[in-house]
Amino acid sequence: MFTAARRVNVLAAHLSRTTPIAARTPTTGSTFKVGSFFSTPAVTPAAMSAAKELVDKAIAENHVVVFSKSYCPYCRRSKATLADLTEEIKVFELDERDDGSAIQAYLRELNGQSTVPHVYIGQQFIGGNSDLQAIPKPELEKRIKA
Ligand SMILES: N[C@@H](CCC(=O)N[C@@H](CS)C(=O)NCC(=O)O)C(=O)O
Repeated sequence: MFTAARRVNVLAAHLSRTTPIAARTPTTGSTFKVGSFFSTPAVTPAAMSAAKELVDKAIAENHVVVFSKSYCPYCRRSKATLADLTEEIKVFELDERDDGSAIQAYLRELNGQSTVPHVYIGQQFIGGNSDLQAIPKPELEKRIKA
């Protein structure tokens, strides 16, 4: 019987004979990082710390804050809904900033949400666009005027 384990052993033996050493040996260099093409670029501790300072300050000093991406339809909808109720909205378009990835990484750490928009009203995290749209209009008005 040719078991799965035996198949793996045979394959491993075959690869060790046919695969060049260079391709089998893991390297520490950045040129052999499998998966790095698809993953979010790493954010340095310094960039994360700068993002924390910026985000915390923005939330503390502004009643309505939206962390957005300029091309994002959910963000556009949130900005339009809020703009109907107030002119004072602090918007950060993360795709237009060098520190956008760091800001998004910090926001994910802060509130657990990985998508944009991130809507804050009165220092409270509302959530994304669907969370904002779920708030009844009179309640939303009340929170914005508070
Ligand atoms: N259910 C979310 C959907 C938001 C969403 O999917 N946003 C996209 C951009 S349009 C996103 O954040 N994609 C990942 C990213 O840009 O990092 C909401 O209502 O806010």
